[in-house]
Amino acid sequence: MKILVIHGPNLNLLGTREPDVYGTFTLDDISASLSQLAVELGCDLSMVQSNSEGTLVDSIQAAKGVFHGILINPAAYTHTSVAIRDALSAVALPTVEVHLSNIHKREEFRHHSFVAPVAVGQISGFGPDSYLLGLRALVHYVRQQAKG
Ligand code: CA2
Repeated sequence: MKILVIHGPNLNLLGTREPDVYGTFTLDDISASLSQLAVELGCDLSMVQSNSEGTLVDSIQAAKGVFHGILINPAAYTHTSVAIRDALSAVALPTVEVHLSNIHKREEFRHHSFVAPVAVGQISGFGPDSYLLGLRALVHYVRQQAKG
């Protein structure tokens, strides 16, 4: 099983700024934990991070026929991007949305997600564990779907 992990804008800054909100771990730390879990779960991961909405849309479009599912933290585009939502809807791959922080406990503009209605589910507020929980949930979901 092949899973595409997508990190949205500014997540490349993790560990360098705003440690009070986002912690001290880096994106490389998250990738390393995910890779370790992928071995346990028996799946292959590809990871992409971009600050550009168009690049994220291109990556989602290119995932069709290559990946079995998408794990995505759309970051700020969560709250703004109809383009990312439309791309996810178009490829129709099972998608799990994750967030480090609990977006529902933060400013009101972060409460709405354009992605959530086209995702299988959303995991928010567990720091880097959101990604690990999200990967477990996604792999389990894809395997269940395959069983019919
Ligand atoms: O909690 C999350 O994972 C978010 O997706 C993170 C986004 C934010 O816009 C969403 O509302 C919730 C922001 C990612 C920016 O990450 C930074 C990391 C270090 C320093 C500055 C920003």
